[in-house]
Amino acid sequence: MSPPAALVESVDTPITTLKGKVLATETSAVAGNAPETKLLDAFANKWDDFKFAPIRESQVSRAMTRRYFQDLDKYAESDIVIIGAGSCGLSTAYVLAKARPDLKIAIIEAAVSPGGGAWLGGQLFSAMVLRKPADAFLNDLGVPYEEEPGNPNFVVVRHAAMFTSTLLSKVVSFPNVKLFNATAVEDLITRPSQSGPPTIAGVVVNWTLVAQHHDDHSCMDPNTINAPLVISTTGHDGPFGAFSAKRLVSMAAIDKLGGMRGLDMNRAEDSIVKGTREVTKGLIMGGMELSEIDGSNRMGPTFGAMTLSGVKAAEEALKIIDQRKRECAE
Ligand code: AHZ
Repeated sequence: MSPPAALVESVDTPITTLKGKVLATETSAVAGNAPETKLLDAFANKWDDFKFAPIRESQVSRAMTRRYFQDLDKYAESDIVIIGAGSCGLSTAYVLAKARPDLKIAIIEAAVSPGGGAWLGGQLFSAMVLRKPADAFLNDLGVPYEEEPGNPNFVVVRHAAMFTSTLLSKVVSFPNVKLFNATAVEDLITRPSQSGPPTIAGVVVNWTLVAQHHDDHSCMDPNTINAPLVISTTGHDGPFGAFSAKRLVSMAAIDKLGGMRGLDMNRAEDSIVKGTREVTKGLIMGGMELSEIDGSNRMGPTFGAMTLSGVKAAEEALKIIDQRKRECAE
């Protein structure tokens, strides 16, 4: 099933010319219902007369900032926050948003460009390998792939960018998903539980550029997003990776990291998919971040487990989200 086509919320702000004449409302213009729908053929051999429609610079500022601040307001209370827009986080968002269009899903991605390590295969080569049965995810998404001659066990997407751009474009097109990129999760919001470790109740965020400068600039306080369920897919340990896994240790919610083990494709992929779960109340973990908690192997450049860990993370979330929302409301 494809995401719904009508993507624009109703903002009936008039778009005016410099002289103040109302041309259209933003709703009609952005949704593609503008009075005249131009096709590229209309430009052919007419470049001498070509001219863009006039604009005032502040209109650009307002068009961007109004939407962003509306989103900040709307998603300050989210149903689910996904940390990290790599192959696992995006796969999770795709399945979740499709299954439950009523859930408000915020994705927080530290990098400017979402996609994590999924723009290339291994060692910067273009092709992306997915072991079967992860071809089912590609079929659902509509990404073309090739069978490997003489080997029925895996499929190959000709360029990893085909996978990631398709997945990303579908995810950001869902009306119930907002991707906040260039934004880092700096901490987790917690609530005491009756026994055991605290319950996770949201995330603490900041612009990534700010998060990277806490050592040389003082007092740059963060912002917050409340959510009854957080899904962490921040990848294995690195400058930003394994964020929630490491934070769970430092807040004594778990004793220690298992530590990602050496590369073993066969063991790694099964164990990441099967192990995708709620690791502490309110926090589901998936993808390579999980290897740091469970001490499982890495798989290197095969991406089937990232997609199916995303499918399992979404399934785990769907089992508990309504209960967590009720608990949160009480
Ligand atoms: O920028 C990170 C990346 O896009 C983002 N991220 C990490 N920490 C964050 C934070 N706040 C916001 N604190 C954060 N965003 O999370 C994304 C993780 O993507 P990834 O591609 O690194 O992880 P993945 O688990 O989705 O995919 C792993 C792919 C790998 S690694 C590997 C190996 O090393 O063997 N093999 C595979 C298939």
